[in-house]
Amino acid sequence: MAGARVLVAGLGLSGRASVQVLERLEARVRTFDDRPGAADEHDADDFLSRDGLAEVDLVVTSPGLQPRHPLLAAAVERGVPVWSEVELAWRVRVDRADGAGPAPWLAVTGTNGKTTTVGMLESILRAAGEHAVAAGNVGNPLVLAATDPANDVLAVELSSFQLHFTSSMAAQAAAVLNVAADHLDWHGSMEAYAADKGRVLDRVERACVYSAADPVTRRLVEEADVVDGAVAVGFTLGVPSVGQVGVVEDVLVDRGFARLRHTHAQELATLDDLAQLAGPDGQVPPHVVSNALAAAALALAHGVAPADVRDGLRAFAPGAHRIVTVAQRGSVAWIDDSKATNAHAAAASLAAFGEASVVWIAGGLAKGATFDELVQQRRDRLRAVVLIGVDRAPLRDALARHAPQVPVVEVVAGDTEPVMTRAVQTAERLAAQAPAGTPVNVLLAPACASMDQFTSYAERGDAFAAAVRGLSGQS
Ligand code: UMA
Repeated sequence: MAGARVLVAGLGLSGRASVQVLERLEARVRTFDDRPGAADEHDADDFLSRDGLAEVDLVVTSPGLQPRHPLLAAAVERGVPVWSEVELAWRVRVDRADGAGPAPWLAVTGTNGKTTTVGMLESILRAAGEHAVAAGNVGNPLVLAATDPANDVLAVELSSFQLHFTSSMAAQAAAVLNVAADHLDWHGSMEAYAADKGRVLDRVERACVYSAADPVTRRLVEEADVVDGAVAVGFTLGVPSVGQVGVVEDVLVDRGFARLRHTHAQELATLDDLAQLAGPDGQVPPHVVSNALAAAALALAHGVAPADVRDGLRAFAPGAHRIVTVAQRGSVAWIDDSKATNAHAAAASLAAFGEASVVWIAGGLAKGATFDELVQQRRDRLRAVVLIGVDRAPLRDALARHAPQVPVVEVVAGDTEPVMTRAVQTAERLAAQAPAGTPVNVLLAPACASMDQFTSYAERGDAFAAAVRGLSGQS
């Protein structure tokens, strides 16, 4: 990379990490971001009309830029290579500290369940004594993880966006969990979306993991161009046949990798080992069991012992809905802390953010609580408040008493629009009122229980994340 003229497109998490690594490698880095107010080149037409690509050897792009973005389309047309941050990470990955060559990648894609699966995988690998990190779409830029010699193995979450401009990655093992319609605006069609997901399987060395219940994932495995000897392993919630991992009564078992798989199923873990992930009904939801099976399959392909699968699944702590950044759009971060179901948790959550930086989505079932202390303690963090839920009066009154200068907008569900969609749209409008470039955190930390409008805090958090994904992102 030394001396290469590289244009990094998009200056979010991936872009900034790419710049950091490229500068370390002594590339000549320029940046591009067309968010209004961005400090760098901010108009593709302007950049292109000045023939900006003439002096570029390589474009490293962020997942947020669609392939038909004028800059990328022009680069492709002109024959300038376009790499995703994932491709860059693969190409510049470093040897492990012990000199054993680069850390292998165990990759996960799919429409749903990716983050849980890589979290489980990371936990299993750590139970096996490896220095493993979850990286990629989970929020930890891959280019940083891949250039850290301390890492023995990477549990890589990849979105279809990240896979689009990825062409040489060769995972040790990879899984496609499921494929449902999503991101069709970005990809243009369901076929293009599935094809980009399928790229995760190309050049796989040891195992391609698919869902036995999802024919699209199976087809992607059949079509993948893998290294000779790589196996296909399905995961199923039923009793597995040879070549699958699955469930027998309440036991997760392996018939994909075990030496005696033609005659025996090898025990990996029981549903009790996933008890911490049980829903309100005490049952471990089926999609969680599927995620655990996929994580186990990838870990087994890597060479982890069954007992470590069990220990890792047992130790896995769900991180979802606990101050998780679900999106960063320009200077606005969208943060799910749906787990903040009382005033204490919300106070801790608000404390994590800068002065006047928070558009706070709050409210729900107050369970008889009052919020005066919370608002007094944390009013300096608030830029605006969006109130949802049945018990809005105690919050509204506390805000009026202790933070009268903070705008408060109350939101109810529409005939066809769920309350969270409206809350998120309102928050987007309020966030857009901040001066350009000012960091704003839209924080779902409701200080209340969720059950007035949702089945659980998890469902509320998921609704928040889905509504954020549904935003046009224009403001
Ligand atoms: N930008 C432009 N022009 C555009 C679009 C974006 O200039 O047309 C600029 C924006 O102004 C901004 C930057 O690009 O400055 C944002 O880049 P980005 O949207 O690519 O986001 P990053 O901050 O780099 O974060 C990305 C992933 N974001 C997306 O895929 C949209 C993060 O996944 C990921 O955690 C991070 O890299 C680290 O790998 C988020 C996500 O929403 C969580 N993923 C989607 C999902 O899970 O459904 C795919």
